[in-house]
Amino acid sequence: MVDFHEDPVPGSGRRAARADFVSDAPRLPLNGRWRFRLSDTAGGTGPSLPDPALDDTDWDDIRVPSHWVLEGYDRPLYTNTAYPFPIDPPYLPDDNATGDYRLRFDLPSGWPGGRTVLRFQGVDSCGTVWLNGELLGHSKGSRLPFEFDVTGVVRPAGNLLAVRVQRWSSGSYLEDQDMWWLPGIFRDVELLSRPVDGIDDFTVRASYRDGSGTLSVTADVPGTVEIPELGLVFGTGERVTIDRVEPWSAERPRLYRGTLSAAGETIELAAGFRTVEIIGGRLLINGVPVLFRGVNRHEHDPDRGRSLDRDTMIRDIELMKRHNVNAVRTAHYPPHPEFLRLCDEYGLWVVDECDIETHGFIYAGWEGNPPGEPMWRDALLDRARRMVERDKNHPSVVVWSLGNESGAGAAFGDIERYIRHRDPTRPLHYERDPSYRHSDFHSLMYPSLDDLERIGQRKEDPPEGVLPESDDDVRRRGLPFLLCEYAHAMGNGPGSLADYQAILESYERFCGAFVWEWIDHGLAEVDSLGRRYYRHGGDIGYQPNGERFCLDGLLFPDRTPSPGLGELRKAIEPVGIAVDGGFVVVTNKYDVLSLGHLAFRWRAEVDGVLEDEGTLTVPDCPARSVVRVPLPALDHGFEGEVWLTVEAVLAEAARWAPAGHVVAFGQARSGSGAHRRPARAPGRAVFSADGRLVRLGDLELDGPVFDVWRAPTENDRGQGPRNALAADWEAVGLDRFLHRRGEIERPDGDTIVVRGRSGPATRTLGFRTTYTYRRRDDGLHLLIEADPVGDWDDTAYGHLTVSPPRMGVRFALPGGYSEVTWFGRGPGESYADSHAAARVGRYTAAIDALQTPYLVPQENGNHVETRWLELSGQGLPTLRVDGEPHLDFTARRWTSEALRAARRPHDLTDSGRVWLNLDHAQQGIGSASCGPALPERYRLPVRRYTWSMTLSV
Ligand code: IPT
Repeated sequence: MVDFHEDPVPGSGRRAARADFVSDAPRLPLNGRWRFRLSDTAGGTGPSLPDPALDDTDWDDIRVPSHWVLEGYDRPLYTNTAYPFPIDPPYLPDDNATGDYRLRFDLPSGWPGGRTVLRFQGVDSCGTVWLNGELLGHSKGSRLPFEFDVTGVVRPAGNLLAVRVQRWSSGSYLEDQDMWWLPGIFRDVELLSRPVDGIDDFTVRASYRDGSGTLSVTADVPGTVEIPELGLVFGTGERVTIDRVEPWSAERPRLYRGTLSAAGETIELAAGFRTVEIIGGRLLINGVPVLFRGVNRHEHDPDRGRSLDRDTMIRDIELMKRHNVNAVRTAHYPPHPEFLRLCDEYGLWVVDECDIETHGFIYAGWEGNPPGEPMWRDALLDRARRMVERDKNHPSVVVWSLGNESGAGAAFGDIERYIRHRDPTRPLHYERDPSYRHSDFHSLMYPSLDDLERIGQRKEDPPEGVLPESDDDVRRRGLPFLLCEYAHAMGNGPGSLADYQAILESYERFCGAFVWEWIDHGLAEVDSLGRRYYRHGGDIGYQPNGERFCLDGLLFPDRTPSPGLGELRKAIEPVGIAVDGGFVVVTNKYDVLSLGHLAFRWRAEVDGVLEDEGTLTVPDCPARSVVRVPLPALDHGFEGEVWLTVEAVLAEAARWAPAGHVVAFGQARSGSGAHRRPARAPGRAVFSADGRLVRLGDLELDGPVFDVWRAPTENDRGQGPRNALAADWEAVGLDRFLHRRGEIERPDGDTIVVRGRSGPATRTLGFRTTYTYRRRDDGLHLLIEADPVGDWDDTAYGHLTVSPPRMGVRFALPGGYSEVTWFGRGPGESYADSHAAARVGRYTAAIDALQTPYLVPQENGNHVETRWLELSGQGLPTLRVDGEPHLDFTARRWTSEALRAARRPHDLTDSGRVWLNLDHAQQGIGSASCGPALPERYRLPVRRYTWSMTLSV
């Protein structure tokens, strides 16, 4: 019995890699229910698997395509960088779950003679295939197709297809991406008739220059190309020039549809004319610079893993387009081929990445890393070949990525040579080899803002091991820069998206950036109480595991957009709208489109209430240019805080969004009027003996409690010991302040001063606090002064430099409060470094709706720049708080302590009270879970703070 799985060869018996296409030749999908049996070792059920006579009636049934670990067998495993098996290449442990699959099928009547091919679009990680007892061969390379010629083996009826799939194979050494290990036949299986005189493979070259296009199609047999719309009929191997064509771009994905026919077969063609070049250190497409506003997309579905259906792919693309995303890096493997067809049609720039990652060799000091070992050369090259051959005809694919996080090695030179020879029309990207010799881009992951700025100026320090002014150093500096990962979207965040975008838009060297990452890889599970939740690596009970690091997407696993995606949409919007003097300044940031497809509308709000609105006529304005339009004539008699909002919306429905969809907006304050405050009775204030405010008018409350801590976000926790701010807060005790009040003075009949001190046990550090209450006509005015005291440098415990995440106070309020109305930024949550998407306005929301259910509970739901807020609830007096001028507020039914303690959103239960935080400020969010430290300007240094507010009921 053959056992291929530990052999480093990429496969055997397979046909040559070729393009994926749609043709009129008969095709028989073999997806459906297959017989299935799982064994513990690579030998599976033994040698009788392919035997047609084997009785498999008592075997289970499994859905194909799927991952068996999501169909009730074995278990999914998640590791980030670690191999879940010993580094002992190319061998694997004996414990190696192996799925044996069997399918009986007949050919449909009329299945033509000629050749028949059996195709697998994706098998993880190694599949050995037999038909009617005959061994066809095997293949590795999980996210790539393979085919066998079954002519003469397949029969009209009573076929038995048998497939043995090992969970671990030599191929697993090349597939150490940061994702779930999900074995199985997880993409389509099909039988393809290859007609006599059919076309096996073809290459389309459709280039564009200055309005005209050049088209050629080469194929393995002579054929005819027809593009009716262009009046074209020509033969394969010819090159035709078309005087006037519209180019293909992500912004206007113009496809020219036609056919390629040979005597026995007609293939659908969708030509997109475009030319990708690097000139003068810049990436140009169709002669103009482009900026990728991108995301890294893994294939993920919480129930089906990487087995995605077409509707889910469309959903991803629609969500991307609606959030102004124009580019996808297919992290970290070629996607299902249908996804690329959809990218051609909807318009997304694609960096197609090869299924290569050997990250786990980091634990071997990169000793024996496959790209540097001759043993792996064929396997690595095979992966590049299968990607390029499969995807070469997609206009959306504009860059080939050689792989991810695989160090350096000679194999990348081999891959480079192969791709340049086969496809000189697309540049190559590879980030991890510091020489960048095999890359047409300089590229990094997760640089700080300052480092990015230097890169923009081509003034970056050379990577380690590269000598200044060496050939590699000089060449790299001349390359365009592609930021392949940034803004780690784990939990609440990422912060600084607008800061990054400002830099990316400032230097010609940049061709764009890809947020890490598109979607949280949570796997759906139901707990014993029937509640659905999402598992991460730490929920599996297997070591090692990458814990929560797979929950770092802009979408929750069910594809609900997170606040981070809303912020990204704003940060990367293709139209800038600002107000300058008497003008609305509209900056067209598209690379290709003019503004003709957009309509502009404006609204004027006074204290958040709509007072006037209209449309704005914006003259058509070409890509990458600016127009100034006179401001709409506003009534200048408005009293209050006046904001003008201008929106750019789709004038007509696009394929991916209805007419009226908001593409971009800008807001500007008009005049300097302050918001009006309702006249209020002050309400009698009652204080406890120790100086807490316990009653205001008819409202019983309790507070203020000095609060300098928040439930850590994933980004506050940093990455291991790096940037572990939350650990420092806890080390010095910011999360467990004890309070002393009670020095109460009454300097006059309307004033009460409460002095105190707050700090943690065992420490001298803390803040001296002074609360000064003044009874005024519009309410109870509260001034808070906080002065640091004690040893904040923590000399006793090793010089931690701690900055508090919050500077504020907390009140406990009756649980009957249910709704908040506020004037400030909203409606979503906002933070110091993440509030571009939150418009100034007046909002009302249920307290329950103010919570963002991050899969791992953590700080959420803050609102910066709040002018005032009102809490209301059945039978309760409305509590109003006015900032002087602004506050951050958070309102929730549980405390920050409960938020930290919870493991899942459903662990959070109503405490019976509403906890209202009224903060002078909170620190920013950042993206330090895998990225640079939070910039200083978004932190709260230890210093004196004062702020005030007015409370009324
Ligand atoms: C980077 C990986 O490329 C990506 O797959 C993911 O693991 C990401 O980090 C973190 O979520 S690699 C890292 C060493 C920067």
